[in-house]
Amino acid sequence: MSQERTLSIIKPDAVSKNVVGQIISMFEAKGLKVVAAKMMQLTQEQAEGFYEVHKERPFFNDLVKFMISGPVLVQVLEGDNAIALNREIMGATNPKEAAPGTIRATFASSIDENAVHGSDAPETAKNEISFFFKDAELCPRTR
Ligand code: IDP
Ligand code: MG
Repeated sequence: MSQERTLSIIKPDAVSKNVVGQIISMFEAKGLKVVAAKMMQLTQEQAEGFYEVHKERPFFNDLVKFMISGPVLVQVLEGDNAIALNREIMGATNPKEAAPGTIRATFASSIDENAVHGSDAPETAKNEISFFFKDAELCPRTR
């Protein structure tokens, strides 16, 4: 297995439920390490840019509105196989289909408001990390 970094966002619904710490604990319990984190209120332009890949989808406008409805916690997680592991800990996009014990099964109320984002592949992880963080903001774990 290879050490990877992935972008994680705790979305406005989960921040508003005040479960940021519980969600980070679920990542830590499976061995992922936070190497960068910041709370942000996204602008419309940032949300549209981040989700540009979905701009032709019928839910795009609602998704952008949701993502700017309150602050988010943007993080970079590091670990063995971090990209797939993060997706596994998150659970399926639709919380109704998410496996028990996953973040989405535990905290998400609908497919529109599903608690977390996670990169889906090495190339998207690289692009999504640099969308939010400068290299100097990533803090390698030295101990
Ligand atoms: P992912 O977040 O599990 O990677 P994507 O297919 O990349 O899922 O979709 C991005 C986000 O867009 C989802 O997390 C969800 O918030 C929203 N979304 C996806 N599909 C739907 C849908 O069918 N209806 C409403 N919102 C959706
Ligand atoms: Mg996705």
